Amino acid sequence: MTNRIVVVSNRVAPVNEGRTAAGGLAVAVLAALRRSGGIWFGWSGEVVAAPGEDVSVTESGRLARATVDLSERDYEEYYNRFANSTLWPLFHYRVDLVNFDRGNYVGYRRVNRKFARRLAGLLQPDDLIWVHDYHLIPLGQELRRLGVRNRLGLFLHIPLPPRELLATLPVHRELMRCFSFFDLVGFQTETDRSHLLDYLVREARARVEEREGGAVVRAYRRTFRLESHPIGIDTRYVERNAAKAESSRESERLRVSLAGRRLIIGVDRLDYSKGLPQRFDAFAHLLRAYPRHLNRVSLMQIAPPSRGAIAEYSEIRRTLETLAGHVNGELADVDWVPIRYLNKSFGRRTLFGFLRQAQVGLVTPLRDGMNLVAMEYLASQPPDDPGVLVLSRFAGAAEHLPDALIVNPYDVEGVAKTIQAALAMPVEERRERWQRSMQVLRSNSVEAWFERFVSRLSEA
Ligand code: GDG
Repeated sequence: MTNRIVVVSNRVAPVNEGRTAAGGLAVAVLAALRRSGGIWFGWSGEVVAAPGEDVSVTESGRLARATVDLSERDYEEYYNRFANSTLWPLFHYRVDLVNFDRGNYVGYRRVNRKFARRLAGLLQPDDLIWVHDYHLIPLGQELRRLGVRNRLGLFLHIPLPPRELLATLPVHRELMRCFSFFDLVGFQTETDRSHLLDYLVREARARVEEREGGAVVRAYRRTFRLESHPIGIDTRYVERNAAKAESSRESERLRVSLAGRRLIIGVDRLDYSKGLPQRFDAFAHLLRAYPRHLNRVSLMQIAPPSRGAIAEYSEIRRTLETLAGHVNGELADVDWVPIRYLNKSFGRRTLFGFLRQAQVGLVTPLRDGMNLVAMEYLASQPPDDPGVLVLSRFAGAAEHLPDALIVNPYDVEGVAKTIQAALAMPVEERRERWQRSMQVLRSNSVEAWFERFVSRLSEA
């Protein structure tokens, strides 16, 4: 008999959402939970004046969606402040942007405790509990405090920085100890895993035994495993839908508007970790250094706003508006705008159709756990005439996709040169690189990732 799986994440995707709207991860989690039976537990997305003690449970077949509301204060201290203004910048190596305040840390711990109390009431003894991401690092400890003895796993979707950066966090000792309450901790890359190992060895005198598949760590009087389990995408779904979207109305509008010009595309949540100012600079540099591209190539950057309540996010938005305005003011022509900057989101299929039309996919984050857009760009390409992925070495995806053109996003001239190389690459080389990259994506779909983590957790 397979165990029931309980997935815990900050937000829970609506169960009835169609494949078009839901992201790849949500679809994979829902499909797997439907198969094994299970619960998806987390925040409803609602902020209310006085949240009750209740968990709202909606069942659909063998799957239950269990959610709790947050108070205004919880939302601010846990979500906006400690998770997204302290941990997010710190874990993306942006110590300069970290806002630390003990009160927010207390709020973060309080919400984790609330989550634990409410979740504990839903658990059965054999459930496998899989917690996701930086919002919920203390959840393992809180569940153990309540006497929960189930297998507990954590997957960190974002990077984990080196020890010396972690040590800048005033509560690093308490926070890092939280990892030890899980049986299995998963990372996107070997680099992230090695950073936690180094921290634990140097700061907590951990004993480490490297075994096949990962490390067994003894620290804080506990034994737990650290493994790297890179996430994937639903490759077949993206391939199929990108091909279908070729004839959609939106794709046609884009094609007509380009009038034979070439397209470079970027798709990112509007976030300072994604390297967008440097990307705009690199594109402007390309146009100045290789003027033959003037009125021949456009960059379309899709950047739906996110976390608007946080000052750094409104600031990056303003920076980009100014920058796009400058570049376009300087270089545009009566019938051509170099940067098409879109602050809005599109349906997934429409997006895949856009990715398919671009000769270059520009994925240049300053730091990224994995970056699914890099993979979606590849899977959207027409096999006989695929485009080229230009990928930051600081995205986790670079560890798995050596056939992309790997760049340093801080090197504006270097990125411009690499875009030039991508635009000039002969079709044979493009096909070879694309085929090798697709083999990687096909052998590690998001379903395979899910199954692998769950199976490692059940053995942990
Ligand atoms: C975190 C980690 C890690 C984007 N714009 C639209 C849209 N998207 C979709 C993309 C992609 C997803 O959102 C973004 O995923 P990323 O991986 O690129 O980045 P994060 O949101 O920062 O995700 C990251 C990931 O978790 C998974 O572990 O890879 O490193 O930071 O699927 O296509 N979707 C729609 N409209 C848009 O305008 N529908």
